[in-house]
Amino acid sequence: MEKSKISDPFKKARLEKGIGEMNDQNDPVTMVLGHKDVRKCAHNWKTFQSGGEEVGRIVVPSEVHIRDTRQIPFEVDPPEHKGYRDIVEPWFKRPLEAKYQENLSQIINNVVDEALSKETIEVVEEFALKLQSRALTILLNVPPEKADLWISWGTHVFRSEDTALDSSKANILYDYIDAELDKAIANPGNDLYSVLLASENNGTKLTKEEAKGVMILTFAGGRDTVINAVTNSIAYFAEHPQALERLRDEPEIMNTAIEELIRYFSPLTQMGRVVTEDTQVCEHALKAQSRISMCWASANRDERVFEKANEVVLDRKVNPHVAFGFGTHNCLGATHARQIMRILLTVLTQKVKSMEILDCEENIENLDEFKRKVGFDSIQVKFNKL
Ligand code: HEM
Ligand code: EMZ
Repeated sequence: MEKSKISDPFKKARLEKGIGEMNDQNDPVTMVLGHKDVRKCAHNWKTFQSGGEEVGRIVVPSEVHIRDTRQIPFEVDPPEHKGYRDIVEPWFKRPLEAKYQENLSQIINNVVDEALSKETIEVVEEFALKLQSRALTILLNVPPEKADLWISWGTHVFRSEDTALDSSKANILYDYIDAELDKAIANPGNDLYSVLLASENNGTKLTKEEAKGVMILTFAGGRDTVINAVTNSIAYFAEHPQALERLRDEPEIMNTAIEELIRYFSPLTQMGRVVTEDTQVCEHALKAQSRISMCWASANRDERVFEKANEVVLDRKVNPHVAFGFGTHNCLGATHARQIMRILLTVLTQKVKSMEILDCEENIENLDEFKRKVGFDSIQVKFNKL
């Protein structure tokens, strides 16, 4: 069995019923599995809302017990959503700038050089987590040494190894962000904290609580997603050296290859919404106040949309994947994530001849009737120089 393989546990349910059901802390979720239905639900923010009273409920597993701060713009619906989104959008497009990419490239070259200099390396903690945290200093425009503390928090800011949700761990992040915002209030700079505190929504300054909501989302949303994308890429190219070879020979397929890997990995399996009125999906009745989720990972393997859906086709021509979401809340961090992938793959083609997986522990999400591999808890790899 290939270690880099990510299978599709949703196929049968997707084709037979279009939905799946899972219990999550006694707050069940109807999982929408088909590509067309997922897009329809994501589009229909009136019936399937992200805002609403219970902060944290749209996340699966639900974060209602570990979080009171609303994540912005993630847990806000139109029309208010746009006001916030307009504030943050230009900042999150900075990864398109040459200087930003140069800085990212330096970080990525360093972690790859380190991997090549060691006999073997544990890629999740020693490679992907470092890469993700250091890259985040560029996104926030803060000094690089800030990453050291973030690295010490481990791969997910809300979860630890033995508990799905860990409120003491979450509090470390909230207290940290509070303190950083206080510093930015006392002494504004040109980092994301200060930019948020100085910005206005319809003529009113963002409050500290609102800025905190954006910052929590930036730390949490871009963490295990990026770590899984990076780790899964290493595993994939370790087992498919000819794919790395192909990227070396045909750099023009780089962007298509990245979209395809993101589709195949689908680092965020699903995201929920709260149903605002009695309705139905796939002829399945939904009650007002219940929860659905849009299963991006299942939609991305929908055989009605993707030919050879379970294969990585590096030059896939048409690729309407929903790994970064769809519509209103599509991923704000996608520009940053894509640049990380592009630079990582480029540096691999420049410096790495081959990689060998020596040992690994898979990270399997338990979604009741479905078990989905999303990445690795650990993976020991030997990098060989070109
Ligand atoms: C939204 C996936 C990286 C920040 C989303 C959504 C998905 C997603 C599926 C839609 C959620 C919904 O509709 O409710 C991913 C994947 C990533 C990634 C697969 C990496 C490969 C990042 C990064 C950041 C980030 C690096 C920032 C540091 C956000 C934000 C939103 C979002 C702020 C909410 C946007 C809004 O509500 O308007 N992401 N994400 N993401 N993501 Fe990402
Ligand atoms: C939330 C979410 C954002 C949530 C777009 O996704 O990512 C999850 O990893 C976090 O736990 O709080 O930020």
